[in-house]
Amino acid sequence: MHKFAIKGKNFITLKNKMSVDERCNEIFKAIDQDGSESIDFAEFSGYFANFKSIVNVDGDVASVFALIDTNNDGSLSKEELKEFISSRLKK
Ligand SMILES: [Ca+2]
Repeated sequence: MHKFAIKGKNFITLKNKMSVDERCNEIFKAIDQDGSESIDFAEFSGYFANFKSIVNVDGDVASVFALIDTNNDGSLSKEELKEFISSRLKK
């Protein structure tokens, strides 16, 4: 298995010792490439495979995006992502 063989500078890597809060911040920072403090669908799409490898979630990119975007404004805030991730991080 070479699931984690991709090494980009923005590739999400998480250390076991990180708290959920820290891990959420790391994931958010990696996906929010332009630093706008919100994640749009294009940014999310680019990281979906990586995201799925970290977070325990099924479904396609559009349905997962909609699931996280609880206020339906078309972008993911750090709070939305954190709320979603904190309950689903793989142990
Ligand atoms: Ca939103």
